[in-house]
Amino acid sequence: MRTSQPQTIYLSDYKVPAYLVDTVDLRFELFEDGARVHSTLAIRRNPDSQESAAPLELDGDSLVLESVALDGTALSDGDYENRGEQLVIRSVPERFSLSVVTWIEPQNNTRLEGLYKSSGMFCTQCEAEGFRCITFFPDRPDVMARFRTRIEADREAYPVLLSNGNDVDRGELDDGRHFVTWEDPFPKPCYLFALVAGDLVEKRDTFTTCSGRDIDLRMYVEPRNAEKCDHAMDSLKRSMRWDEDVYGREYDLDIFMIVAVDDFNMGAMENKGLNIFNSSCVLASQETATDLAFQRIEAIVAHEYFHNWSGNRVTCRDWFQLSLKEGFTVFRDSQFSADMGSPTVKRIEDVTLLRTAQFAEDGGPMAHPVRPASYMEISNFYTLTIYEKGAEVVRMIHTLLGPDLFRKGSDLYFQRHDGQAVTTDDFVRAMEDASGRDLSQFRLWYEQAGTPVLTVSDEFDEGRGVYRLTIEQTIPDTPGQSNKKPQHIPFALGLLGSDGQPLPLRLSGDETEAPTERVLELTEGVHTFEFHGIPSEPVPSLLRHFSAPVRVRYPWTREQMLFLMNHDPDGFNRWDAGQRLAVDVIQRLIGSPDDAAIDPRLVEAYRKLITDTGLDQALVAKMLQLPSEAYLIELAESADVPAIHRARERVLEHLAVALRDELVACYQRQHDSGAYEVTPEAIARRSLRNTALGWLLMINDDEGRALAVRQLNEADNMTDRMGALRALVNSDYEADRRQALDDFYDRFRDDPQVVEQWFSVQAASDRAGQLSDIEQLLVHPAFDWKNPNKIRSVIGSFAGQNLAAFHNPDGSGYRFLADQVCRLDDSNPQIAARLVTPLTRWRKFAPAYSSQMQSALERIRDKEGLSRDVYEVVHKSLAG
Ligand code: 0A1
Ligand code: ZN
Repeated sequence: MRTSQPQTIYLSDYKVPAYLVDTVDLRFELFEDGARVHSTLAIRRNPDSQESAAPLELDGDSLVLESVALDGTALSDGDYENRGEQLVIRSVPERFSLSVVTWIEPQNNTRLEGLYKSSGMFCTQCEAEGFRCITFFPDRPDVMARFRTRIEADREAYPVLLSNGNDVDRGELDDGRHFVTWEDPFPKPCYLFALVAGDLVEKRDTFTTCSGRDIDLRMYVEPRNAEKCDHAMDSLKRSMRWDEDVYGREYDLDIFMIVAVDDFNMGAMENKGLNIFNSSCVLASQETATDLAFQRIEAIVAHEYFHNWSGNRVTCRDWFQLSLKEGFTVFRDSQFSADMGSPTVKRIEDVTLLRTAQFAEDGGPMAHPVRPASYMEISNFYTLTIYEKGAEVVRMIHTLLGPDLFRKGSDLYFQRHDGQAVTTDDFVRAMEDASGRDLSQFRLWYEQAGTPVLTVSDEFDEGRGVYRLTIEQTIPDTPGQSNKKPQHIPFALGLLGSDGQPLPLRLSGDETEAPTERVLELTEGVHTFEFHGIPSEPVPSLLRHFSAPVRVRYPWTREQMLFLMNHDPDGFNRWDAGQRLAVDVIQRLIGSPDDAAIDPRLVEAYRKLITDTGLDQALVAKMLQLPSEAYLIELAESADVPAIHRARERVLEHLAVALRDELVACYQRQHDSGAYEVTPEAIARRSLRNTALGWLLMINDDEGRALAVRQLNEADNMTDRMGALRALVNSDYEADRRQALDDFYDRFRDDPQVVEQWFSVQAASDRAGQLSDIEQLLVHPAFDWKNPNKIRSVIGSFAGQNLAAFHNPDGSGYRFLADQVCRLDDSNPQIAARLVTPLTRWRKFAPAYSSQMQSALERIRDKEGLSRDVYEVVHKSLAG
């Protein structure tokens, strides 16, 4: 932990590495009280570096240095300088071999960076800068080397020894120990290094690639999880086939391995040939995982697999380029998920996340461009902006170029840069070169932070049959950036006639037949478009499919919203119109005591959704979800969360009372008698059923209560079980709630992934998750301060989802979070820094709240020995 102020690192200071590493030879001796790491590096001066006399500087963190030898000769203390975070050797030859021995203590590594232990097994996490916690190394992604790794450990405790590439040697050693040697033929940056040692069961399958090579697929899990691998394995095979079909990408090694570990800071990691997953993002069975979990697992397995090309074969030059691999790979996994299920539903889910969480980030103190210009701690930059906005930026290129030219561009990118560490600019250039399009203005999406605002106005000239649309673009200031330039924005739209039919969009000068949907390209501060031959005043359907990550301001009337909800041929915009209507109704109710203010047309619109079985049920399931509190907060100027919460609940209750009989009928209709399936139709059925149940319990409906209890007892899958549990937990049936929670825990107490869901459903509930309840959960025997999933499921769910309780006007929620962050800062700074996020948005809230949030942040700021991770987040959010 540090005492001095952390340094800021700037993109503008980038220099090529002074030294390159061709090969890395590692030998790990794993013991219970620590591990000895022998590393031999083949190093040479980088011919592209200007600094011919630069000293050799290797990064290190928390290492005990045992010895250093250069070309086989041991160095003495005076020959090198061990500065703790750096090992410096002043004078080295052009080419040499450097052998370093370090001692580390994986069993005490609670940060979960580098080599650590998780439920008895050894595992690694090296992205972004974890490799330096294993041995001294130039820990930067533009140093790419070929790795050979020998692992030695006790045979009985650690029968399975894994690393990247192919196993090339194995054998017995003295004292019941054994070894396995792995060789990875592909040069890679050290952040893609991985090692696993444990007592794991192996699940095998095979995949035959498009060129006919047989790939050995292996999953390694703890024996108790042996039956939870099928879904991930199937997802993996679908991903491999999809990447061949859609991107022409074939897998390159002979083995592909997936390992599940319980203690993991993030979701999963794309280490070459050896992906390591958070158990909750890979293990699933019908009894233990919800539909949402099944879908998330499929998407994450695909994401990590797709990184093999977008990330590993072509990697990042430096960490400012993180979105090069993450934005592109999220775009790829979201295309994949869309192809596997319902594209409209997938788009709705992506946009929901973007508009609530990414927009909030982009409007807050940590706002940064998709390609940041500076950072203190890179772990803080695995953000929604890098991932989700980065994916939207790639999506816009796809929209501007069209699928064929986009594919030409990605082919060129992979071919041109295979084996290289490159920049987002190289990516855009490949797209330009393949398509002949000029994307110079488009590049601003990578450089300017903030969510653009499009203010749209329109005018209809009935006499001339001309509809005129004016779109003005502004980009708000963000920390360190003001007076931004207009960006290049693809704006998809359609116009609907009074009968609901799409109108041809004929712009001045159009000769050929006009399409009913167009993508307008906005490049200036203000644009005006004139559509000709429009018979009567149309209803505009703006920003279809959410064609750009922007906010649209247009003076919608409720009639227009209802009209679009019924008629828009774009499913996404139909959903969005419904959201807008619900937002409008909820916002008007805030501060108004009178439920009569609830527009009866909202009730009728929902009645239609619930009763009209001819509608796309997957879309209906989404349309029935009222906008979340988080989204309503995001839209507010100065949020009073308890007031937002009450207004939203009143609308829900009003709808539930008015539609009570329809909800019961809907529940009965969606009954699923066949075998459990994870198809879009089956998912929609379960979702509708559980929404109906939730609404009925909101209004203390006794029939609803009986249905919930029965569903809980009879469920053959976790989606239904959790749906019933959640409905009861969020109801006023206190005895049922207690009973349901106890029974559930007794049934699943031995399954950590289910216990996490059990924690989360309580912590996120305004009924079961008051602060005193949360404090009880923290002392529950199943809670574990060292396990990130448990921390997220209790503290993260409380502060991120139980918003009315977290924003208790007495400030207790804020003080609680500050205490937990301080506590976690010493053991796991990455997790601590993520948990602070809700407090950092303090400026968004009404003064009575924001001042107390600010004080909570100041308490964290004043903690002694604050980690760099938390320091950066807290200081940036208090600044200015
Ligand atoms: N590259 C991974 C994400 C990841 C990042 C950092 C980690 O440890 C601090 C772990 C995983 C991905 O995008 O899936
Ligand atoms: Zn990723």
